[in-house]
Amino acid sequence: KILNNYLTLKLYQFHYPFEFIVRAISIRMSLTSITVPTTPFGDQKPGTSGLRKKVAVFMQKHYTENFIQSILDAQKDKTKGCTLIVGGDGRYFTTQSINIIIRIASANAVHKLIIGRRGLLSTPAVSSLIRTHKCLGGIVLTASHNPGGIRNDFGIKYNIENGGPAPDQMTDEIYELTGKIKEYKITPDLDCDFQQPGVQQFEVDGREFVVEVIDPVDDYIQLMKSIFDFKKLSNLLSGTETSPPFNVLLDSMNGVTGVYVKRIFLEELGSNQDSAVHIIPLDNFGEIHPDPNLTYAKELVDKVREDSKFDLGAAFDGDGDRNMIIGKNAFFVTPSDSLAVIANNLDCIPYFQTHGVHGFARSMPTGAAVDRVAQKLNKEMFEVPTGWKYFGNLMDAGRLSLCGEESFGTGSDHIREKDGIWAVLAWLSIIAHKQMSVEEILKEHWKIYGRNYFTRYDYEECESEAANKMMNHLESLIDDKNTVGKNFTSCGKTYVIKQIDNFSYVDPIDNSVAKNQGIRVLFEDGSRLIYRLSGTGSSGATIRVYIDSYEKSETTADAQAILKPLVNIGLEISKLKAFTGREEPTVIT
Ligand code: G16
Repeated sequence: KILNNYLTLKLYQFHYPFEFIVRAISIRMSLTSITVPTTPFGDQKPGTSGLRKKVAVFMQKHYTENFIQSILDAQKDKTKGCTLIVGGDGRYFTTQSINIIIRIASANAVHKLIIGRRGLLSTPAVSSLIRTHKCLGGIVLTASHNPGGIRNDFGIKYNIENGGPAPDQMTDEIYELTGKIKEYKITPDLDCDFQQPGVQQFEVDGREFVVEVIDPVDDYIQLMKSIFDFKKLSNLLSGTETSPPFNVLLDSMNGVTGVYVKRIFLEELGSNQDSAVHIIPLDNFGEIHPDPNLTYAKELVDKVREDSKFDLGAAFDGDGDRNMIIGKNAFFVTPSDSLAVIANNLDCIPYFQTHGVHGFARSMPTGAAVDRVAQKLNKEMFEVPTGWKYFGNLMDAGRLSLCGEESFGTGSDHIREKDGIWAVLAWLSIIAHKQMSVEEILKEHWKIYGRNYFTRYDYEECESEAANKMMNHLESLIDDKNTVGKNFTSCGKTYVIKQIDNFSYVDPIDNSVAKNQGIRVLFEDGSRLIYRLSGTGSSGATIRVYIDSYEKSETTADAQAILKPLVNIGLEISKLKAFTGREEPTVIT
């Protein structure tokens, strides 16, 4: 024990010379776990990406404990002696839930937890750490873009050993276990501080249990440096003798990306100090709804529109996997276009020069702009259901390099999550290489490929029953033999239904099947209307209507004006207003 403590101290001294005095002494306490009887809660079914509920729900006695025990039980014998990453966006209930995870993990023979300082780790950073440390997986504490604070949402998600969100089979199994749980194991007297980096050792039931608290950015910044040309990006952002600085405005919305933006953009790349806002992670996000879109990131949009000094604006969600990009004067880049532009310019990013470019993919509702790039570059193209978990197998099989979703997610095979900071660095790499503005890059792209106009209408917090009735009505149209061939006219434009179905997907790698992934109405001119219910909300139902239309020659018209006829037809087909009583969407992106 003395030797062990001495070596730990030395190692710690080496990594954290200034803090070692406080934290270096490894604590070896002998502790005993207990088994606590419990009963199932019926509502622990993970949604699109983990279990998301109001904080008050997670605070119920045994609620969080049951879910964590079920996650560990789903790993079967692999839990014994394993290492897990733990961290999240720092929202309210993070500290309490990490304490629960530490105590339950230690009692279930987990060997080690690697935890972000103060519980902070972005979702992409968790994915990277799982891969770097070859862990069994990670527990991500976030409800992503949902509001935080005691009255709002919390979430718990499990990521598997490839770094990606647990696939359907595993989340189904976790859910099944939550339905029959009778007890959980816990070490009630284990107190562990995770406010500062350091290694702490405990003895639980005679086994060694280790908690290593790490800086949340160190591993991630190394990864970014291995992907991008930081020298080139620094020249762009801080300017050179011959070119002025390229001014960005980054809005972390008081989510976890603040700590990454500070280190990467302000400290490493030399951006102006006023180029980042809301960079202090707060447990209620300072009352900001951390969803990077035109509605909730309005403050950023207004600032970039009003101040012509800004060349690019970007916003991130609470856990840092989503991003929104706007150019000078708040020129909006749809996530579907963002994906297509990055796909078309991967040669500007060193990572792809060395790793090569395999296929591309998008989620089904995402605008099909990237498909045209794939066709031109002769790359494989995949259309998967909504959810990042569906990209993982393709990446692991070496068939997918870049993917994205309309829900403001973009990423590559550097990890198995979408990655907001990565997306901004990718855009800056393209700008540095092409020496063009965001708007010029988009217009050039549309000139080559034509333009997929895309918009999404969200009707948040509808009555669940009304939303289900609307979906059932749409489902009934699939069986109605009069649907195909039917004409709809609005604002002088006529569309003819070519096909209607409920999207299902067979994973080409493991042949697993995902059914009922959204109603698709496909028109003869290639336009699409898609309807699905959100899988990330915590109360009521959110109806999403996705509208995608391709124009070969038109390149500059306003997307909302171009898509208005299809929107009207979408409302007519679904009878959305009649079912829900909603006149207007809550969010348009
Ligand atoms: C999650 C998933 C995304 C998915 C999104 C869809 O995003 O990670 O892959 O596109 O949900 O959300 P919904 O089901 O509400 O349409 P996040 O950022 O919330 O983790």
